[in-house]
Amino acid sequence: MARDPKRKVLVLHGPNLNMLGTREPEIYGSDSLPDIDRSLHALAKELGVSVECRQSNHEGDLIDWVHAALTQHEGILINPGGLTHTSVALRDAITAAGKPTVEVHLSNIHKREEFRHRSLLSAVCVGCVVGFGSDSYRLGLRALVGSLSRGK
Ligand code: DHK
Repeated sequence: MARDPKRKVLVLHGPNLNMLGTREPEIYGSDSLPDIDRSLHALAKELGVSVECRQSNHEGDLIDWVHAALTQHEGILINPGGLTHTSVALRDAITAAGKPTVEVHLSNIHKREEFRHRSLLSAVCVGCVVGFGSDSYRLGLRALVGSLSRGK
């Protein structure tokens, strides 16, 4: 992918991520969602792309936005929150949109409760970054842009 800020990456945050900063900071850290989005905008500029960041607590919103990415974005960076472990519908939307997608998690889901160990989305994503707090998002954006540039 050539450097071009008109090239857009969609950043999606799922349920409860609007509560970051105050929500279980010992697990999710102290950065708020606006802090994370600001840092992604700054990094995107450095990488020569632009990001559009959205959060919803509703599965259908996230699915609609993934569908819209088909014509509006080159790739998707997503933290699906709790939908990671439950949503066949969100997984199907990612497959239907066919856009390279990177899954990120602030916490290391594999070190937590057993029900968090399985992601229904990982198998349809280019890759996953877990366990680095808000750095997971920035590492994930770098990885996604690198993958778009290589075309795989
Ligand atoms: C965020 C959530 O909201 C949880 O439901 C996931 C993920 C983990 C995270 O670590 O970013 O299980």
